[in-house]
Amino acid sequence: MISVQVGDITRLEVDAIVNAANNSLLGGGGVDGAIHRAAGPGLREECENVGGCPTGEARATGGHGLTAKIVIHAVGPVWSGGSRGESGLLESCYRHCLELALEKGVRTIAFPAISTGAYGFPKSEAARIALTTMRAYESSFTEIIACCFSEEDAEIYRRARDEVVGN
Ligand code: AR6
Repeated sequence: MISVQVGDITRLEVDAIVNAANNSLLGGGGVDGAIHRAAGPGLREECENVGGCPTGEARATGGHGLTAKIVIHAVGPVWSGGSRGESGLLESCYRHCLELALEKGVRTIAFPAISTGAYGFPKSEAARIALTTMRAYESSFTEIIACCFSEEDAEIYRRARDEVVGN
């Protein structure tokens, strides 16, 4: 099942949450900052040993102080007009997260809207990419949550879901 929810991803009771990280994996603002704050310093220490992550890929760590046992750190593309392969990189990000989650035995997973904050990816297109990729893996999980930070963002996901399902 894929569900669209509004809330703070750090508070969700799921096996794994996805972080919208940067190449260093050493923390930042937005959802990345919230996850590191909620998880505590152990997460940063573990991330230091991972050694970064290329754009379009993901790396897994423990959840430390979070309810979620696993954090999957995904590095989305910075939007620079759409002609630099941003859509393919965003799709690759979601796919890497879901493959990594399967490897780790994750049954329930929550995603933020990767790349749509500081990285400026257009929200509707990002939601279509997220939901299309989630759908391809839907049957392998108990629940995949698209965790939106505002009701407006959730509305964008609901509209995108109608389009994706309609296709
Ligand atoms: N729970 C759920 N969603 C959230 C939360 C939260 N607690 N906080 C923010 N969001 P962004 P990006 C939403 O900027 O665009 C960082 O500095 C937010 O409203 O966090 O991938 C990293 O270190 C937006 O919809 O991630 C990178 O340098 C979404 O999360 C860079 O920002 C993503 O916004 C990554 O930028």
